[in-house]
Amino acid sequence: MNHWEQFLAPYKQAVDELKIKLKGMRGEYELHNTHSPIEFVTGRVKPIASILDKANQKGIKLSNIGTELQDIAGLRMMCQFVEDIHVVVEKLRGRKDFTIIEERDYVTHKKQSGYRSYHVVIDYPVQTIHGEKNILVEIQIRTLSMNFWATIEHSLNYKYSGQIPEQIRHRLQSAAEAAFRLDEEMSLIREEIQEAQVIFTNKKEKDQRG
Ligand code: 0O2
Repeated sequence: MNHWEQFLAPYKQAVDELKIKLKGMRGEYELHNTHSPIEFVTGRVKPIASILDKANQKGIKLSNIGTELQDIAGLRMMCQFVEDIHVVVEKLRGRKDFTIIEERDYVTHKKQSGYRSYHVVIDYPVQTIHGEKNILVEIQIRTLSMNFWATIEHSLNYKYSGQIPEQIRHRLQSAAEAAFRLDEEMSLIREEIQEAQVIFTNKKEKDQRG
């Protein structure tokens, strides 16, 4: 096993474990037949090239990346409504299997680019054959519409190596506004939507039982 594989192994372990745990939260809501504030969960370990790029950009020494790069292990929790983001954050605050060390609220305070999301950085203990190892994990919680925008913007940033042309940047900012308004509109009819979804799920289950 090379050095990188050894270094990243606990991060991979943390992502795998947390994916199961956070998806499990969604499963619990389903069991209780109530609206789940979690739509879906994804996770990844940052690719080595991106770790090196980010460390370089931020002037972080390679020996310090474990303590200074907070998103080598990353999870995303997607929600239907902005209100769900706060429910999810409260649930994370209440958990005993990790400690929250930082929260960044880009939902209320969007980034200059138009990016919106709620970031929670946790200290997560991984059990290894050499004992317990605590690692940092960044959990990003966002609505489906914030996720759509961020995914598109991320690809454009990649395409233009971070130098998105002015005209496209403007378009992205108005798309961010539109995504914000979509979230607002959906929130206004949230109860109606949630009721419809419960009825629809119950009907589907009944049909499947025959
Ligand atoms: P990837 O490929 O998703 O891993 P900084 O990176 O300096 O802006 P910092 O302090 O590292 O900020 O933490 P921050 O901003 O809380 O979290 C950084 C991560 O948030 C990014 O990781 C993205 O995942 C996401 N993010 C932050 N700002 C933007 C943005 O303007 N657009 C998009 N699409 N995503 C954003 P990486 O390493 O940049 O990318």
